Amino acid sequence: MKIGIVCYPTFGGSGVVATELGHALSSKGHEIHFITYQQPVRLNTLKAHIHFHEVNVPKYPLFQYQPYELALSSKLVQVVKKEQLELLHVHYAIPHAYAAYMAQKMLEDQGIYIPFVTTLHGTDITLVGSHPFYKDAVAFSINHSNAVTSVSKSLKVDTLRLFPIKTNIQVIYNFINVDFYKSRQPPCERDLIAPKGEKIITHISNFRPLKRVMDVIKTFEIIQDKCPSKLVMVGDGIEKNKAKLYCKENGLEDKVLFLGKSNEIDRILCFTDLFILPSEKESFGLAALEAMIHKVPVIATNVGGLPEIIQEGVSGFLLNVGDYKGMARQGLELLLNPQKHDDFKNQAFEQAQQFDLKRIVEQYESVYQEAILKKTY
Ligand code: GMT
Repeated sequence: MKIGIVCYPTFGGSGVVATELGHALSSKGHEIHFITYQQPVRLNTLKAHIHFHEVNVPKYPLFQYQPYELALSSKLVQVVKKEQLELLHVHYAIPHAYAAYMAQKMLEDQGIYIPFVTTLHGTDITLVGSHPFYKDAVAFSINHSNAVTSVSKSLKVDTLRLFPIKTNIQVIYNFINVDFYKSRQPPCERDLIAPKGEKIITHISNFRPLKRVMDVIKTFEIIQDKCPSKLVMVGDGIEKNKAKLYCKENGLEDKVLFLGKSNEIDRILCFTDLFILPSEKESFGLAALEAMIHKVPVIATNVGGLPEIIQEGVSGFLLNVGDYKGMARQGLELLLNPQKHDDFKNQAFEQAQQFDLKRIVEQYESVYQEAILKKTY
């Protein structure tokens, strides 16, 4: 198939999922065209069947807001025609599904049928999308998609609760390339972070308020008091300075490393003993799944899709939002009991394998086939 993929190209999980899916589809012989304003971070275009088309938004001083969805829909029309695409797969409803709908209508005018599949990722639904300023447009774009998928059951439930949805939503979980991790035995450079044999705890996010990074720091503060450890904070965002200041004022500066945005997630997770994800909302939690495939147990909150990935008392622990004392207690329970820790590591790895890329890609392929065959005009 010739497929156009639209996503946010930055470090967020939705962009990572879209890019990894594109890679996997291209490996199966599909021709993949990424259409976005910047080359996605994990995209390697020097690969057969992968193409990148940049969306440019000319800056006019007349406009206070530059109309990205207008530029995107025009670009979609051009790329669909030039490359003879058969389907568009848009990740994130805002504004991608809206732009895809407009492109579909413009092409329909020219006698060309292009179906589009919308994948809902989380904040496009639970935070931004349901805002009254966007809600009607988001509901319309979902209802007019040729197929809609959601990355967890919990997100599907949220979508049906927040929007008047008339279309079927199919749950297709996010995924991990199991073969890739099984075949790799990278040297884990623990000494880089913990030269005195300390335990290594990691958090990865975009440091938005809903990630509750202060809960990560406070959990760590309790843990390091009883178990020599280091905390690796990966990512960047508005809560970072607050977290850094707290560490400085509370004597944690030497034990907490803020690494910023990183392309070395695999290297970091390789030497991680425990992963903490105390989010207030999380439709899936791709970072937790990435930790688990590296044999890292996860301490997380019992919200959104997290209980669909992490099994309580098996691959990690799930606690109420804000219960950092409970998170520290459970974290210590693992870090101070080597046998239990080892069991959880292996169980996390086992469980992560249920989200194998091979199975998930097939599910997307059948959604595509169906959307292409089900011509709606
Ligand atoms: O978590 C974020 O803030 C980024 C956001 C995104 O758009 O990339 O992540 C969402 O999509 C990911 C991929 O499907 C999910 O793993 C995240 O759980 C989801 N984030 C939220 O629901 C808060």
